[in-house]
Amino acid sequence: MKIGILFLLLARTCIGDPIPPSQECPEGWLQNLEHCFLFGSDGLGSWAEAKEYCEEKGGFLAEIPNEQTNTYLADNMKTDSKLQKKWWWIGANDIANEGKFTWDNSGAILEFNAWDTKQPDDWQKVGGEDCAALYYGQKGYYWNDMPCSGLTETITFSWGLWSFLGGYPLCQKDTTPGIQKLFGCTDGSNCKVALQTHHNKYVVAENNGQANANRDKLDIWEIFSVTFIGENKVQFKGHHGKYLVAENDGTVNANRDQAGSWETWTVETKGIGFAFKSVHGKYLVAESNGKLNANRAVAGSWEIFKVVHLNGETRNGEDQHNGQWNQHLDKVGSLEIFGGAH
Ligand SMILES: [Ca+2]
Ligand SMILES: [Ca+2]
Repeated sequence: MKIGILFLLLARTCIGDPIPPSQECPEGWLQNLEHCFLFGSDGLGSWAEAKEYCEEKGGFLAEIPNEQTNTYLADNMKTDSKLQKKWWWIGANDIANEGKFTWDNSGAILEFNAWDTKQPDDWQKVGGEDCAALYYGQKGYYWNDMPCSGLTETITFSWGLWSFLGGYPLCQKDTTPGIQKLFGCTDGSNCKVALQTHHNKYVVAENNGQANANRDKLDIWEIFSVTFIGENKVQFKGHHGKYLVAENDGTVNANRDQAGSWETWTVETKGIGFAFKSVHGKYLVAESNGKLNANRAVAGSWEIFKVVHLNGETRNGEDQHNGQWNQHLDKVGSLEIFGGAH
């Protein structure tokens, strides 16, 4: 019998729950670590137009914080002739404070730059220059400050004609860490967590199929295997292999063999923790009397849970009492508590 139980436990652990794809950039964007870049297709324009273009795409004008990112962009321009001999607006500008370049989106002062020699020069012959752009041409790759408006008139110099019609947008957006990462779980791992309530109790999946929020101690019945659905949805499977379900009447049970929409919770990060919204549009709540419901319209403090991630091995121990095998949590590698803030 003991072997049978062990086999069941192992089987449950080994049959992997589906793992969502890692956080990827939208189609058409280049991916560099957690950053996505888009060399915009829209034509020459002002820095402000480029900024608007990026914002319409859900991003911002690119920020280049270090050599690694800069090299990545330069390498892309080097290998793609379509990106060459064009000015690409980035977020760096000194519009607000001449000579003090900051990044438009973050507001941060430039800690890294790749200015061409003698740049930025705020060239007065073209009315000053406050907006940074990238260029890849005959002498390679560099940054320069350029007239933000573009469309400068053609100016005749002793060495020839000069004009600047504007730049193209180089946009950025960053992938958000998936819920999986926020829970402390890594790709491919069997993610096990406990939910700690506002009242410092743990959510428990009872053997009889009920779910409560009244346990002081973290043990085997308070541990759930998490299945991640897409970017922000989870399902919780209790120790007994039953899923946590939000019933239509606002109660919560832990008695479903299969997970469908009622067993799927949308995760919202809430500063110090996470809120879990049911398919019925109600939040999971840990009541002060130890009950667990899913009947709140708004997520306040009682609707916020901390996720306790169990790192490393968790072994299921077994003791025999009165002829029955009782399982208990033998060992937890380490515990880490995750809140929503990151
Ligand atoms: Ca300037
Ligand atoms: Ca310049």
